[in-house]
Amino acid sequence: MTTYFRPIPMLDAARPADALPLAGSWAWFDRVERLTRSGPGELIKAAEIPGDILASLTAARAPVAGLTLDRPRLMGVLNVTPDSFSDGGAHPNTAAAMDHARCMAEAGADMLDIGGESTRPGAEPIDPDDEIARTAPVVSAIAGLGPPVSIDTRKAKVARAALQAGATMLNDVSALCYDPAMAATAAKAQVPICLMHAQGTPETMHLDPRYDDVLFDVYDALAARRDAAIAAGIARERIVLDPGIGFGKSLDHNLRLLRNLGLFHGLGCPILLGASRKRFIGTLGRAPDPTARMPGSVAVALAAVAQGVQILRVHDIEATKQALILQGAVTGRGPW
Ligand code: HH2
Repeated sequence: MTTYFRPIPMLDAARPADALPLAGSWAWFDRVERLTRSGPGELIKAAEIPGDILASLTAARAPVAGLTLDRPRLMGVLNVTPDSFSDGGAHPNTAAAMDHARCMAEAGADMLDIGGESTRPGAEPIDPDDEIARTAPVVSAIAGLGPPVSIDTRKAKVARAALQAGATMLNDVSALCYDPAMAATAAKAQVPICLMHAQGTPETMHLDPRYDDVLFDVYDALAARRDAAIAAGIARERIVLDPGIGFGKSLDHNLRLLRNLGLFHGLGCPILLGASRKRFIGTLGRAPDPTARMPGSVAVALAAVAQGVQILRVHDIEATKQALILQGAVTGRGPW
């Protein structure tokens, strides 16, 4: 039976002599929870875990799109869609998208993620040419702003158009499973790619998500997608992994993942988290309107950073940045 190791992340300034850096980040650990699919976990000393896992848990991650990961990074969401669950229709033309991109950059966005196809629960796929018509002009307009631009697409044709327009990162919510040409596109372009876990497709994923244990199932699935990407010629240091909050997950599934994010450092790649304004925040935070979910989104972002998550994909850059600055200051781990 597979054994999993979850580092217990700490931010405190008082560190024991044998404290280890968590993925080279601001967080450290000296204890690990040893877990299996059967039975309760057991706390052990970090020195007791296998050397290869320890190396994955501690090694500093390579920069992503030129951004070092020694502090938390904010990826600003910019959807140029009519129907995204939170900002659908908010940026109907390139000028409006440019304005929002500039605001996010000024507020502290480290990178910008442009999406032209909603992947909200129930959404249907759109034609790649329509997706290109929505995204490529916006990518080209904002590529010179400063923050690196990522294209949020499952389709190789859309990715290629965005790369040509100046994007320097790919974000594939299907983790290379939707379009067989996506892996070769990423390998050839030699850009970082985020591989996100999803169960099912956006059209049906919300209907009845089921797992043996969501934490271990997502971990194993991401390990398999990482290995498939490497086999397709994508360098390991260009792979970013994301547990895919809300993509075929119930509220309980999301919470189990969020409470145990540190486990994913064992995969040896930077972790990206996209929880911003998602449905579970509205449910728990009693905020049916997605635009009223900023406080809950910030709370989740801080909890993720406390577990060493390196990249946060968020809608509310200014609020999240302020919260991060304070988190860095009051823990003494900043300045962020
Ligand atoms: N979530 C969404 C879209 N892309 N990419 C990654 N890596 N991780 C995520 O969690 C993620 C993502 C969905 O949110 P949003 O873009 O705001 O909405 P929509 O899909 O309706 O456009």
